[in-house]
Amino acid sequence: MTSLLETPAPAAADGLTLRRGAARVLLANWTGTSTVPSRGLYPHQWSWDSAFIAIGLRHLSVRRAQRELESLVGAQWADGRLPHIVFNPAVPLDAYFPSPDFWRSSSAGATTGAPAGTETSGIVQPPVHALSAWLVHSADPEASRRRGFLPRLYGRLAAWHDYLAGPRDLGSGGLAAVVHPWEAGMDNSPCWDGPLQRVEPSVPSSYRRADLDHGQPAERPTDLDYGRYVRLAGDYRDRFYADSGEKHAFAVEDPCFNALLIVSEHALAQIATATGADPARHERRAAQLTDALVARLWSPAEGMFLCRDLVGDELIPERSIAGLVPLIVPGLPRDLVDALLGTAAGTGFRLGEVPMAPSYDFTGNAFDGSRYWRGPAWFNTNWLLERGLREHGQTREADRLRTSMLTAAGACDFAEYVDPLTSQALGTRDFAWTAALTLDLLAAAQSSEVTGRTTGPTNGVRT
Ligand code: 9WN
Repeated sequence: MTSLLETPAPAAADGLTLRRGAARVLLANWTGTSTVPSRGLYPHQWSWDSAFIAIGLRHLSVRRAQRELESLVGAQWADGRLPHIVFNPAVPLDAYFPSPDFWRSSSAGATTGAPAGTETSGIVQPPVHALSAWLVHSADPEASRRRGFLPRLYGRLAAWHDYLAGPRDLGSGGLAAVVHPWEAGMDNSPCWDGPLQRVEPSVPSSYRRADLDHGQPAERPTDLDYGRYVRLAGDYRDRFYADSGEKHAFAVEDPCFNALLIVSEHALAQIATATGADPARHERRAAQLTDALVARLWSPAEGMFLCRDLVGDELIPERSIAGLVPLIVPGLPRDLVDALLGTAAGTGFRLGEVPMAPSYDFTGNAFDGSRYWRGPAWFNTNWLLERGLREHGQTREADRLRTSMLTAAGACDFAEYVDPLTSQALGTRDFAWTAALTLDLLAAAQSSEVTGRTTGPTNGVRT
């Protein structure tokens, strides 16, 4: 495995140290077929983690990055869903909760199309996968063509998007809905506080939280939150993971989730073209999703996107980073881009002033700078903002954010998240997507030094 550490010399010595450190994390977290987010806290394969991880892995080993995505789509359900966790059967059941015997995918999910030979969860996570597949392909198109990487993935990724745009359009407004906070990837965001009020928590004695074996309680979701997560997941399982014809206690349209679907749909158009398929339906869907995103989730009063609660059919008045992520969507109306940039730089998120944007509005009532998705800064959402800034020509701001993310990553042992004011490490360390996205930012920084190419509008899938 030493070959992965034998990398071209970066421009500066500290870049080399950072690259070596990030590579070491990805090597240590590699299981043979995929990468765990963290050896202790998250010992299985997670869906959007793998997509971000492959984006960084492509700079170390394109082959390994391909396998990361292939192993995930190998666990796809027949209805098209990509599960949020693919369980490693070698890991003891009590290492993570909810474990395979909670989800029971191969039995409870059988009628919905869960695979028989692999245990997975039954919920999903944000669709970063087609974007990731395109970026992995672009890292070495020749190697990709030799292995038939894109033709093998294309049909599965298209089925994944069809699932989200079809059965998951629970509001019939043209956007994908999430039916559990874990599906949005931002588990305890204050955006869910209102909708979760309606959910009767499961009794604490019915399960054991394994996360507290590894994490500080003050940096993790509360027991009350967990009780509600368990209730929602158990109820979904008991309805055999069916989406249609069911009344969901929690159903939300999330702007980050849908923005990622749009960018991935643009990537799917690129993948279609590269594999000789017709890109038109993907471009059409990307345009429809963009219109729906603006029509259903834009708040002119807040100058950002909000989540829509489908049970109450109203926008949720909480300002989280999810509402700024649509900056990555190409072709957003210019007045919305200007408003988003203003909100990002304003008192709520202080982009350009603090090292990285917080996960939730600094001035919001629920802000907590150390608790998970209620304030800390995360590397994946800031990586998305960095791309969004570049997409809309904000080169100086994007360069600044990239530099401060690299500084924070090096100083925090590739932490899961950091204090948004001080960048002090929080959560688990040696976290895989922090390492992977560090590698990606480093590679981009080096290539812009060489080519001078730093910005410009694209179709959202700049490599
Ligand atoms: C539940 C793995 C995942 C991330 C999520 C993050 C956290 C899981 C948990 O860890 O969620 O899926 O146990 O808290 O919120 O974004 O994918 O890194």
